[in-house]
Amino acid sequence: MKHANEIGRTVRTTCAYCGVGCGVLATPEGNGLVKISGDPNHPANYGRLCSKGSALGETLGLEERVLHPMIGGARADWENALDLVASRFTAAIEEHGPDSVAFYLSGQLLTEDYYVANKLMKGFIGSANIDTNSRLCMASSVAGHKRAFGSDTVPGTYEDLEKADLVVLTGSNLAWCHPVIFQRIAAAKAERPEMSIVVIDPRRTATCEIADMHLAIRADGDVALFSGLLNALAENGAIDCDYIGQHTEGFVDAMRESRSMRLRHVSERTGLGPEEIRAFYELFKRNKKVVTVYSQGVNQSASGTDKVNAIINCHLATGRIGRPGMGPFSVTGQPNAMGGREVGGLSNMLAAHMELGNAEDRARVKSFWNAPRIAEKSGFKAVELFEAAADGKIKALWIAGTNPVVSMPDADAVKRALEACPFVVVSDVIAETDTTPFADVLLPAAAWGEKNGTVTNSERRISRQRPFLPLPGEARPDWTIFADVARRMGFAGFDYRSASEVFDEHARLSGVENDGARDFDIGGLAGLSEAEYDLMAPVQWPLPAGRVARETRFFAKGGFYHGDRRARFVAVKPPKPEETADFTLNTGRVRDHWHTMTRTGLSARLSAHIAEPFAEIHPADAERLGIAAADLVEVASPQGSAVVRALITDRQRPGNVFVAMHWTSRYAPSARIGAVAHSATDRASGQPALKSTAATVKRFEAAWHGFAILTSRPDLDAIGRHAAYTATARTEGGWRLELAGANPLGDAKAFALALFGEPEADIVGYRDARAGTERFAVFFAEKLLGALYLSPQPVAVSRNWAVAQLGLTDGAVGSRAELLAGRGPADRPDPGPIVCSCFAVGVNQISALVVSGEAVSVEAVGKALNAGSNCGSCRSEIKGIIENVRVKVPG
Ligand SMILES: Nc1nc2c(c(=O)[nH]1)N[C@H]1C(S)=C(S)[C@@H](COP(=O)(O)OP(=O)(O)OC[C@H]3O[C@@H](n4cnc5c(=O)[nH]c(N)nc54)[C@H](O)[C@@H]3O)O[C@H]1N2
Ligand SMILES: Nc1nc2c(c(=O)[nH]1)N[C@H]1C(S)=C(S)[C@@H](COP(=O)(O)OP(=O)(O)OC[C@H]3O[C@@H](n4cnc5c(=O)[nH]c(N)nc54)[C@H](O)[C@@H]3O)O[C@H]1N2
Ligand code: SF4
Ligand SMILES: [Mo]
Repeated sequence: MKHANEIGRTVRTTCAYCGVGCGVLATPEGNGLVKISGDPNHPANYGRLCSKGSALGETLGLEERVLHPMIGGARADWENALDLVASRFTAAIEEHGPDSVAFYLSGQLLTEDYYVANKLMKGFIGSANIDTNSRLCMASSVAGHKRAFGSDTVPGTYEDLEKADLVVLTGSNLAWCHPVIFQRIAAAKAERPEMSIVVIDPRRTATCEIADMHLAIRADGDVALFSGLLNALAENGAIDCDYIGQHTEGFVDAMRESRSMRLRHVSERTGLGPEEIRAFYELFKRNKKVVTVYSQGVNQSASGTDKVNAIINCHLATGRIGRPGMGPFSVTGQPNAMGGREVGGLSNMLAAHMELGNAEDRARVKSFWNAPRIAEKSGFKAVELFEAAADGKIKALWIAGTNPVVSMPDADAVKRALEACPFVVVSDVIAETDTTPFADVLLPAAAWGEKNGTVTNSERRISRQRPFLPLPGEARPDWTIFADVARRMGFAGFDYRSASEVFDEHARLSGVENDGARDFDIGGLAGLSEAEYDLMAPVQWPLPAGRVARETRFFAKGGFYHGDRRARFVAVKPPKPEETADFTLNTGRVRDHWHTMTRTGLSARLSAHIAEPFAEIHPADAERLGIAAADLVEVASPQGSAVVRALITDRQRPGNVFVAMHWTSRYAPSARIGAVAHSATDRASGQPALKSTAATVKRFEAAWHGFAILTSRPDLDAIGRHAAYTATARTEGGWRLELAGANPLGDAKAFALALFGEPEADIVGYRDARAGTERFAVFFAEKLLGALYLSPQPVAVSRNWAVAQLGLTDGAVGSRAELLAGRGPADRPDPGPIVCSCFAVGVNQISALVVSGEAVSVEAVGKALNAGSNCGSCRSEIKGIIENVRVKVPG
């Protein structure tokens, strides 16, 4: 693209984050500032953006970027780095064979990046040891789709969610994880209040704010629930015998298995009451237009693939698939999870939805690539891949666009695997992640806003990501790095001059000898000129060459991709309930952070929503274990342990504890929950069961607690010598830090001086001997450096008031007395934890407004405080606050 980085010129691109795939308008304004808004013409979002999308402009700074290749931690040039990578991979292959090397990639790479890497590994190196973080994310959906449909096809479109009369959301916290789809459903429901929404989740999440029914299911009760549903539909004559007869196989076998799932059994397995189960079944029976949306509560399970098929069974049995407002809908997580599946980026797939296990497919791809060899068998799946590395079987490993030391289960074992592997390459955009220290070679990749290519969203819509910033330092797009290494390894077929040439090859391959035999066909996008590719509008597949009128949904009239063109019911058995350990550890996401925080952690606004790692625990469990609000807790398993803040809430099920996956060594070293998660996987898909680790929970007995505000980033390694718990987050104007120690701190003043790193600082202190608290405010040359609050109990200062002092100019900063008190004068009340990140409105402000009676609706809160009136991501939380206040203040 020629026009990148023209100030004032608006570029249409696609959001860097979730699989909704929202269109974004980006306008560089100079000085590193970029104005971001939703693209009103993009069919995924029609102008909407969520809190993360709106804050994209705040995450483009270069301060944490890796801008030059590094070899062994020292700056190197590209020539040497690429030569080294090529020669070490070549040497390993010569000495130990193609299966001694591996790639571990990501659903955040662009299709073009992914295509080139997959071609290099499967067609030229000749191994299928290429797996991706999609194994942790979409593998059970892929396996379930293939079992049922004969192909990895998502049959429906986003519009179906608006047209449905019943939307079932199972294992999906859509309000926080796919916020713009959630808003589309919420808007449809506001227009048609008769539309029903059911949420099935062990936790009462923000998604429940628009739900008519919440089924607080026991972990992994889904197979039983949906098998019971199939049974209930059959018993009530609610199945579509014509559809079953004409388009499917295996109904009788599936029914034989499901018949035992009577209400009583379902109730036992799910922990739900018979009445609520019956009510859900009745809703499903009554509404023809049903979409069942599912995500990680389904996929990340030892019974994940069976859950997927249990859901699909119900849609096949009722013929509710591929028609407007109907169908099973697996929503993708990452911006290009779907594109990764198209290019066949997983270790058991080939390219363009062709099968590694099919000799004809292999021959077709080999000949199209003009490849010297082609992988003959599946490679290692993610968990196996790191196990193989730990066992010394992998001699060279290349990780790109993912941070496995945080995101893999049993994450400390991944560290050991990387230490054991003789040669590790990491391509990333950030210099210091939890994974980059293990890199023998660290390669600086181009980031969002700089790179050029395509991504495919949950509804199979291909959109362009276009650059609007110049490549910083020596950063390069991922596909060029893979192609450069391929050429250096002596392979022909990697002489692409542009992303558009790669895309063209990908599009052509999808159409080769296809003719409707394979679902993925974008032959109609082959042969685009560079300019046409630049201008390409968002478009859904299938898009075969030559056909104009086309159907964007699949399977309304059958036409599945098994040899006989029929779908398969899968007979599924509910898993036996686990022998109860103390707790089931469930992990997942929060609204304003993205995975391992390498980008959302750069935004003070996004970091304000939930500034600290936490464990959601039911009040009854907390009481039993003597855990009080704001205590720290230790969550442990045989794999490892984590220390996080207790969040006691009846939104949680008893016996279940939820910890978010986001915190890393960079932000909260004790809170890497991946180190606690077990690496058990689903047999059919190899996907780890990240939602159900047997764990224990106990109060962390802290000798002292602390809270600090600082103008510069705290050194967590150094502080960690005194504090077992540290958690930091960016704020406007600085950093906030939570800390606690298992052993007495000793000289608090010396600790404070070391914390602020300025021995000459002017420090004022205050000690309350009776309460055992100590407070310090630290200045240097009359400027506030920060403040530290220490207490034997969790520190009770007004966090948001304190944090705000860092952003103020000197004159406006609170007095020394106020700083030591940790709160401002009464006329400047504490806003409380931030709810609306767009306008920085806190929970106290909203509650006060509601208590005063000035606002009784989300709209009224928006009018008075602006909260919820921009991106809308916090609207369900505002609704929750209003309801909460109403309960507590009768009348
Ligand atoms: N804000 C934000 N949004 C994101 C991401 C992010 O990091 N941050 N990541 C993106 C990615 S890659 C993905 S994959 C998606 C994930 O999107 P989601 O799958 O919606 O998110 P999770 O929080 O992982 O899990 C969803 C829910 O599953 C529930 N659950 C746990 N066990 C069970 C069970 O046995 N049965 C049922 N029915 N439910 C269960 C959890 O309590 C949780 O609320 O989000 C995408 N969007
Ligand atoms: N406990 C627990 N663990 C989980 C999950 C869970 O629910 N619970 N969910 C799983 C799921 S669904 C997913 S998708 C994974 C996500 O886990 P990861 O993929 O490990 O998480 P990210 O933070 O998105 O990592 C992306 C990395 O790529 C870098 N990067 C960004 N842009 C580019 C680029 O253009 N090129 C390159 N080369 N690098 C780039 C980022 O800086 C970052 O280091 O986590 C999984 N792990
Ligand atoms: S919903 Fe939010 S994170 Fe997802 S693509 Fe849209 S703006 Fe980006
Ligand atoms: Mo994901």
